[in-house]
Amino acid sequence: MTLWEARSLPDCLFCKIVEGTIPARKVFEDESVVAFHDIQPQAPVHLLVIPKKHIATMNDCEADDSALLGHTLLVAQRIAKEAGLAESGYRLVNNCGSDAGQVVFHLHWHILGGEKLAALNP
Ligand code: D5M
Repeated sequence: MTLWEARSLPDCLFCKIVEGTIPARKVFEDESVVAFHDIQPQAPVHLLVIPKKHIATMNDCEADDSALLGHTLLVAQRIAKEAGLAESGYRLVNNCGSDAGQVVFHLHWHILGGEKLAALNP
């Protein structure tokens, strides 16, 4: 059974990337996950990893999504390794909701690396 239940939202930017109606520089795709370059990179390497299933935020994940979430994170690990970040390190970020600065309401993780990132608690 696929981890992606076809529940795309017509007005969701990332659902459109999943469907291919908006272009993206994809670096990975399988039956349930897509990864692509962020259009406004905040680091030398800035990739986004998303489940194909439309889930708006971390708050909207349910127990049934646990396999999909685990798979998405393992894809993030694989992509970070393929981008050459495994040794130097990288940051995996999910912004959940408006106070965190989430602007695209389709669950995604940022992979940031390729330079020494600013400390979260300087
Ligand atoms: O991050 C949403 C991210 O999505 C932000 O870093 C820009 C990126 N973005 C927006 N539109 C596109 C397209 N079309 N391609 C690639 N990346 C895109 P958030 O965590 O919601 O603040």
